[in-house]
Amino acid sequence: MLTKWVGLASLVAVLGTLARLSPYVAGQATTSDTWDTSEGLINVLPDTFIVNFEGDPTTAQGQKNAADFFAQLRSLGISYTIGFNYTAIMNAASITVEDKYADAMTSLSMTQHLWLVQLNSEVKLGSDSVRALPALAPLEHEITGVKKVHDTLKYTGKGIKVGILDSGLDYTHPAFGGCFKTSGCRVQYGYDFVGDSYTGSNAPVPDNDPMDQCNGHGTHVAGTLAGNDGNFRGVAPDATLGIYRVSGCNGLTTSALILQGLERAYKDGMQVINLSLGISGGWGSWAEAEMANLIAKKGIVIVGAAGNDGDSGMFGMNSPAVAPGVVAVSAMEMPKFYSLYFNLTLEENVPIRRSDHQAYLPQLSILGKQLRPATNANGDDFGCGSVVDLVGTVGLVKRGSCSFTTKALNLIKAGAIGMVVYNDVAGEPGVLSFEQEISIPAFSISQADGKYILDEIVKRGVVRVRIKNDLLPFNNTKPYTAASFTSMGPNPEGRIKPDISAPGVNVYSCLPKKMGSYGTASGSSMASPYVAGVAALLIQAGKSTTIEKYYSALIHTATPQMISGSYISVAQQGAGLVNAYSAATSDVVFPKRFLLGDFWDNAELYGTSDAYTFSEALSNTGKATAAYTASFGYAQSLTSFDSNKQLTATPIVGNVRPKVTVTSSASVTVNSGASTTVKVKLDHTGLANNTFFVYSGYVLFKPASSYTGPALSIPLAGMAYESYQAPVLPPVSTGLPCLTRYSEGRCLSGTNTFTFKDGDFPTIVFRLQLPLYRLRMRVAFADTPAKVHASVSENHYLQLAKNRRNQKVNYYTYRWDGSVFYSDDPTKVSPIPNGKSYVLILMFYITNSWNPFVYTTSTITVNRAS
Ligand SMILES: *[C@@H]1O[C@H](CO)[C@@H](O)[C@H](O)[C@H]1NC(C)=O
Ligand SMILES: *[C@@H]1O[C@H](CO)[C@@H](O)[C@H](O)[C@H]1NC(C)=O
Ligand SMILES: *[C@@H]1O[C@H](CO)[C@@H](O)[C@H](O)[C@H]1NC(C)=O
Ligand SMILES: *[C@@H]1O[C@H](CO)[C@@H](O)[C@H](O)[C@H]1NC(C)=O
Ligand SMILES: *[C@@H]1O[C@H](CO)[C@@H](O)[C@H](O)[C@H]1NC(C)=O
Ligand SMILES: [Ca+2]
Repeated sequence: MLTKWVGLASLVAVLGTLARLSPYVAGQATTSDTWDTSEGLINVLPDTFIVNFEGDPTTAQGQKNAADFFAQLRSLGISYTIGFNYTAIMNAASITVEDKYADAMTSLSMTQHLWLVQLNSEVKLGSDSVRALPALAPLEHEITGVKKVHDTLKYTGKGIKVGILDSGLDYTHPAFGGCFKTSGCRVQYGYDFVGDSYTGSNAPVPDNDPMDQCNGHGTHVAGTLAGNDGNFRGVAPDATLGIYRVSGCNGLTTSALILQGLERAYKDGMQVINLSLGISGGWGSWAEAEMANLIAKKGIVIVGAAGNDGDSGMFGMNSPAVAPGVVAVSAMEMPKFYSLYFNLTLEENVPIRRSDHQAYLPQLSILGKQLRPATNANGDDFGCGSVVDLVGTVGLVKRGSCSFTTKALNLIKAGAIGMVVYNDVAGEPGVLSFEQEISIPAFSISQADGKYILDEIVKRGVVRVRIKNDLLPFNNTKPYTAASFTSMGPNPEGRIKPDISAPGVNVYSCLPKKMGSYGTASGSSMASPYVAGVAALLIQAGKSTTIEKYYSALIHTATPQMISGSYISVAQQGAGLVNAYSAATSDVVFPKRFLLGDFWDNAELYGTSDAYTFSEALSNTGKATAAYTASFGYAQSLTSFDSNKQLTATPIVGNVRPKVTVTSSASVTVNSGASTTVKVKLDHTGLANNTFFVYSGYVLFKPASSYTGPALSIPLAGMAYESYQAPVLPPVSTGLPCLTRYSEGRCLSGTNTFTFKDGDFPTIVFRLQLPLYRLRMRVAFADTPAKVHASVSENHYLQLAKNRRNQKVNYYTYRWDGSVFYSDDPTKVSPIPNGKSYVLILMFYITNSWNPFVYTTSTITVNRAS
């Protein structure tokens, strides 16, 4: 059974398994490395699958295929339980069957696909989210053209049905009309597929009411998309909502539930579906991605978050955002954002940006109190020993030298009513955390603000502060950059992802009333509903009739952003920042998306020796003649691999790129009602192909002075290397892959005997630095390792997610229970013969090519007790 570990340190601690992980030192590939092989933080549910049957589920033949499949299992003596039948769009079922029969199921003629069932990344508000705030107007709508669409075009999403798959919604919130499904309610559709207590691994308890008062993520998302209380207005403030609750309070869901939610949203007639959830490191061919593709083919706009795995390298899109039929949205920094602050009351109020330890302080009110440095006998202000009298004042301390807890306890002892910590390094205010509850509010501010305040204190003797739980807009120091956390593309199949960017850092929106009603949060989940809202506006504008044209309008009118003189990589920002007004008013569209860089459909694009020419048709549905100047703008080339071919936390920026030229005339004219073709040539000659750079850029169409339409651009991206050579496995120096004993987890060498009983099973540990197309496992006799004897798995470990970067807790384990089958009949699963010595051979295929990376274990002697 294949088990993927997710790297949530806190979860590990909760389950108490941390102690069993020995310290792991990269570069010391020794047999003393120990891995936790037990089941636990599983990201692939064991013994659970989604089977996709041949044929349309609405036809008799399709239904017969499904029934025949189960009849076959019964006749082979394979026992199974059906979880859910999918019959509206995709002909599929979720089932529980022993893992060793996977290849048997794959080999049946009615099987189109067999998918593993994945657990999602948590749908949860980040720990840096801020809550309990007044109702304010969003700051982004002017920049993104949404305000102009509301004010001048008067589109607000009225009459458009938008479905949200998320953690549910507090529809009693004033921004959602306070009611559910009754006449005149904002929320007219919805269902709860899970219930509050659903954890991702227990049985869901569905009900009719998608109310969420415990998680908050879905309410924040719904607010951005469609909230409206008069003051706070989302992107499509009059849209009709369908709320499909697929995660409980803890925020976990599975592929199987996402499929149910999508099916229901489709049946309810939703016109836009927003997926705030996702499964990390996904493939465009996973179950929920396929379902999303099928729904998009019916003309429904599906928008999904790119994911928040930016520190785990490129090729890290969430599924289903990874699917070609879904618009994948990444998070971008805006020029301004709301932040908590306090006022220093000098001649006038000087707002000082702060971040809080306690995110929920609705009653906070410290008005006109003195802010006094907590100096000690040595004259320093670290607050680490006993400090000056602070009775009735707020103490100011410098970060460092001792823990925040020690500082706070010392300040409390001195009578302080609050603590402000200023950073000891440049940058944003830091994050405070405490080992125990502390009884006074604690705030952190930047180093620069700390120095400024100390200077004012020297000048004036006494300074006072006003501190409440409220917000002011602050300038961002890195506007229009890709959020550091946002997941990077391309997708594993080599297609351009993400598609577009939207505001996603410190986004202000709604929260359940019990959680404070309003608050800020960061994530690509906050960016995705923004674009879903824009899609609702475009549908109301009657912008188009086909999904391709909607996607073209969204994507090709976005504004690519620059950094250090180049465009930000398409792998980070997609087409750039969404612009609702340009999307709603542009008359020129590209009927299809540019699919450059798709190594499945366009294998010839890869490699380093050729030149290719692409053409793209622009068509003009407007009355005026459209005229542009066309050019190409390079974006930064990025790689996630260092010179040891090991994954890096931040991508390395380089200059590896092909020569790209717009070969047709630079002046492009498209007459009313006509179309014209633009040609782009890409020359890979002389590219260094062993550094794994992804290059990208934009074909830019700048409107001529005679034309009032918006600027357009087509993103383009590709790999400057042969994809099958990419380092899907980490360097050997990391010690992986390795063979362990299930009960011990220690890496083994030499010959080892296994009884295949009570935890005495051979267990392989491996890490994937990139998404893997296929894993095959075979067995050979130890004395003839080149000659395959039997198979363990051929065709069902397909499209595995890559692991996140953290070495210690992110890897796969495979426990071999000794079952094999022979090439003539995968349905005959039997135990490997006893008393002999074998090696297990793992073949890692990064593409569907013939060139796997091969790992052969040391010798496994099978010694089952009779
Ligand atoms: C699912 O469909 C199969 C036939 O394809 C049927 O035998 C089974 O009863 C159905 N199960 C559920 C839970 O609807
Ligand atoms: C929209 O989808 C994104 C991710 O796909 C998610 O993070 C966000 O919560 C969703 N928003 C809504 C309103 O469902
Ligand atoms: C801080 O000062 C600003 C600007 O004068 C003002 O708008 C805001 O209400 C003040 N906040 C507090 C808590 O006094
Ligand atoms: C914030 O930026 C605006 C313009 O972008 C500028 O006018 C203003 O002075 C800035 N405010 C601060 C506090 O830096
Ligand atoms: C890419 O580089 C590898 C060596 O790093 C070489 O073997 C291969 O032939 C190159 N491919 C092309 C198409 O040049
Ligand atoms: Ca419920």
